[in-house]
Amino acid sequence: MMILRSSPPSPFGRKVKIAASVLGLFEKMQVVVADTHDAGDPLRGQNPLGKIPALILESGQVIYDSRVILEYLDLLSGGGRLIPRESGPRIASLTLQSLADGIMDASILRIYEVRMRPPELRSAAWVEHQKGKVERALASLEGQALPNKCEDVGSIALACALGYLDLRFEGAWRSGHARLADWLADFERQVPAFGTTRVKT
Ligand SMILES: N[C@@H](CCC(=O)N[C@@H](CS)C(=O)NCC(=O)O)C(=O)O
Repeated sequence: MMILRSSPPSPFGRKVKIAASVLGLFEKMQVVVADTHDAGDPLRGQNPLGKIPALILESGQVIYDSRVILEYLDLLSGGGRLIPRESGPRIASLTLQSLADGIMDASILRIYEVRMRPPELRSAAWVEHQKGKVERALASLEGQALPNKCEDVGSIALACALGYLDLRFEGAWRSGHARLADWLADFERQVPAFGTTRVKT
């Protein structure tokens, strides 16, 4: 049994859970909740960066981050399912994944600014800088062709990024991004694991 160190609201952990479900591998994975803020959690011994998700293989080898885990799961199921083999679609999917991961990174930094720093040390300019990344990414996505078949790493990452914006920023992104909102509804119809991995807090 593989062990996934993650936590329910983690959008990067959600990528792994959805990918594993799409590939029929979720039953081979035990999810053990990690607390990234707890120095006593074994996570820091498993991933020196102390970040989730981390996947512990049956051999004991630990792999991270979410991109590597998705690539591993894809290889485990023969390859070419989550990450297309053909160069054009492959690079498009990986680039979409990078953009979506970047939305999550910037959004998480906004949350950490509030969660980790006392009010007097917070930087409004830094928060705006992160917000700008997300706004530009959403505007770019709204204007570009998005995948119809939603089982590649780009689609999975994008759904998790939008889901994280719903969770942490009350879905404000939906106004002005109707195409993206429709795309996410379609993703949820195609990929039931998106609904089953949704959390409220
Ligand atoms: N690039 C990483 C990002 C992972 C990440 O930022 N995880 C967050 C939780 S969603 C985390 O572990 N934060 C704790 C920390 O940064 O110390 C991936 O794709 O897995």
